[in-house]
Amino acid sequence: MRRTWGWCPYSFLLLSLLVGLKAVPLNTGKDKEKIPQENLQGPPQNVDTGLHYDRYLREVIDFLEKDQHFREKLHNTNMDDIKQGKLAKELDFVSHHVRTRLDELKRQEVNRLRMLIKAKQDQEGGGEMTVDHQVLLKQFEHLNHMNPHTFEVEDLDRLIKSATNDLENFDKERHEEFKRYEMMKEHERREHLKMLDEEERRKEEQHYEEMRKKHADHPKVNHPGSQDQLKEVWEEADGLDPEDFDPKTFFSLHDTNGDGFLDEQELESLFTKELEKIYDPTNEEDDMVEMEEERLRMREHVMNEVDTNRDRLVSLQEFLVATKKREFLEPDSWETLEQNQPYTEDEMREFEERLAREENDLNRKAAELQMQRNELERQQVQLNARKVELQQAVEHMEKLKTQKAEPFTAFKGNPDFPCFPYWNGYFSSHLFPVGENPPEGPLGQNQHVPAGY
Ligand SMILES: [Ca+2]
Ligand SMILES: [Ca+2]
Repeated sequence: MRRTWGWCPYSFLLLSLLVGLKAVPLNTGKDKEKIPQENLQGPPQNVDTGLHYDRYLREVIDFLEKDQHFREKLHNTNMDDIKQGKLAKELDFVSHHVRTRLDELKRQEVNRLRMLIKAKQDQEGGGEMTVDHQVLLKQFEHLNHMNPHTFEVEDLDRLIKSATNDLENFDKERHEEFKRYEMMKEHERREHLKMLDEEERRKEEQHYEEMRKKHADHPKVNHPGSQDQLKEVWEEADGLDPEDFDPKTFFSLHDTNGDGFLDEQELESLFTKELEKIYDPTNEEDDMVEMEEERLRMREHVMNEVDTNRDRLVSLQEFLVATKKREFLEPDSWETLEQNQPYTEDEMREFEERLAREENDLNRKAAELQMQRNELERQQVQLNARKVELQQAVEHMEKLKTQKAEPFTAFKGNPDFPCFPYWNGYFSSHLFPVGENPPEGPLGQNQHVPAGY
């Protein structure tokens, strides 16, 4: 993997955009080596922002960092100016070589998005439709789709703004997703209860209450980010003597990538000890999805308290200031997730109404499809019947042709030879639908053998 990030302590791009948001491993690891001091200012490696265009974002910044002019501007531009788009304008001054590489990166990204669109359509069964990729590319805001071949100032501006915006909404979306998960769980429980008789329902409700109480019965959870909480990690996860607790050493120990900051992922892994007090994957009453939501709540809480410059990273300075506060030394108790219902009854009602509407829509569509199917089947039956009639007509024609060649010769020239009502009647009833007259001509009009017989 590449390791070419230049280090710039004021860089919004490196500080804010490259925050690790991946899932956090359960174990903090007792065997972690202490990070040497000289590595504390090293660049972050292999950090994933969690955005779907993470790779493109990282590669663009990677190349821009190689340009001396741009790197200098990055050092000297403050975050607000970067957000306002001032840094993006400096793209006009980067070297031709870097610009060419950025054009290439953009073309690759546009191709990736096109493939994404195609894959999505194949999945939805619309693979044979003609697709206007240009229109569909509009949904991706992190590049300028109107100009798919070159990387311009607007592309960099869009990339910075999209990444900022998407990262800020990341946690919000996770909370919303969790809320929907909880409401669906409750909805399914209520639906299940409706299927039971009174006695079974009573037992089920009783069991549910027991499980709820069992889940809520756990050792005291320390306030996230408090001295008590960190000391417990120090003692139990790091295996160190609580008497030796030292905030600066603690910070170095848990800055696992050695970049001089505690990022969101590093912070979240500090809460594993607390979460294990509440959640055990082998217990029926402990839902591990809820555990991850609790971890997110804890991390957000600590970030709000400690990250004073709001760059989504805790610097050593910020950390040390926080350890002097009253909340660190004498924290309030922490309200765990089960003490906070994630949705209101109104929200639950709305959710269930929406589900019912969606179900009705699906049922209506299914009924329409069934009707269409019945109609197609009816038409198929008619077509089959018509096919059989035509087949019979052809067979009769063949038979008549044979008769024309043999027995009919006996009647040749005999004016008393009876007409062929059979022909006329046969064709009008078999070849022409009811109500339609056969075409004018000897077969339609004459009841007699055509001339020559
Ligand atoms: Ca770090
Ligand atoms: Ca900070």
